[in-house]
Amino acid sequence: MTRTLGKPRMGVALIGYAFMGAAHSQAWRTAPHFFDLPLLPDLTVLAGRDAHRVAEAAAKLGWSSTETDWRRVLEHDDVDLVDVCTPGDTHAEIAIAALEAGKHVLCEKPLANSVAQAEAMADAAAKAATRGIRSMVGFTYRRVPAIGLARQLVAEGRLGDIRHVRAQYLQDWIADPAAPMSWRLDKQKAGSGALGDIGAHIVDLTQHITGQRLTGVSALLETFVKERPLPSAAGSLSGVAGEGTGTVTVDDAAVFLGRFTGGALASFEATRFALGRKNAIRIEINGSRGSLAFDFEDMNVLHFFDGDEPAETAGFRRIVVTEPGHPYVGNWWPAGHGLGYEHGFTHQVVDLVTAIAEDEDPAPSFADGLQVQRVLDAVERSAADNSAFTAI
Ligand code: SOE
Repeated sequence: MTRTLGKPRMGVALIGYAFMGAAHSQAWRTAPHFFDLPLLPDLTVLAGRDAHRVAEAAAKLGWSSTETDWRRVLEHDDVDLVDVCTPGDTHAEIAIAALEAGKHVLCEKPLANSVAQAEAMADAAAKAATRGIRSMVGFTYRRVPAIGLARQLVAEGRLGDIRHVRAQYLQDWIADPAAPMSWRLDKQKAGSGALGDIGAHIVDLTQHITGQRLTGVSALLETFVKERPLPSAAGSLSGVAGEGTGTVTVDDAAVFLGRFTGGALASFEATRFALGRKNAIRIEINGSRGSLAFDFEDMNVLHFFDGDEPAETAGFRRIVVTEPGHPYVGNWWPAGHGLGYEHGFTHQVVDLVTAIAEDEDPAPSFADGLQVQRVLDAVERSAADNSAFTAI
């Protein structure tokens, strides 16, 4: 780390520059302007395979230099942290090599494409931590203020014993059978479909809010559209291109039941076919003393029912989570002005940089990412086991 203008600087390298790369770039750029970070992130290197495209992306997203081979990034002495925003099939190789090279790592979710890869990553992270090298998996929605408040309410006992957890992650971007193939529909690259891409978020979120873990699942997976047109090669960042059609090798939708460590019964639904729902993360939790409900499509609001109130006047309270006392909010706008999708990424940078400076392990750790991977794997095994589906 070099020291300039009073504060030590932390060189950051980003691998990948599509949707997630852009979201992470804005977070690295923005965080020090709104939060008093102990280390100042330097957007040092952006890596991507195509020299022309990566140069264009670096200019647009604010990176000082580029590399076309991620391995070269690890040779940069001025890079302290590697941020992995590639498809899942490369997470393990890049993250493990970076940790072994002494770089802190932020890795997009889901942590890997298999439990074996996630185990290797968690092992590498544990070894690196003994040398002060930190790692974090990017479950950014934990950093939405309303989710932070939900977790706080549960931790304070305001919900009592948790009885039900109901979670949905609903999108519709491939509901049209004419929507083209992309790497997200290719098992080799993505590991799984709606399950790992968005189901992983609701597994993490519900465990984070309740402070409990899933103990088992019973699942159904479905691929509704099995062949899709290939996008044209020109301008395709999707990693698949050509003439004709390609085969979808992942799930379009996942539905599963589960049980939490505290005994709560849970239901989960992750789909890219919920026409009209764009990024609806809906979570409802019912406890012995209260309930809460959240929908990301109204992300600055948390609904809370306090069961201790007199029945005559009790009702779901719509809490607008924009008060300075709410998690992260005080660093932004005056009450009522609201935050958006990108703020979760900015808060992720704040928490990661703070943990690194304080020599602490950030959360969610690679071990947490591995545990979510085990849940995804259990869902796939349950769905494959048709005997668990009781015919009528
Ligand atoms: C695509 O479905 C996606 O970008 C996910 O990969 C992200 O994790 C989620 O934030 C939004 O949807």
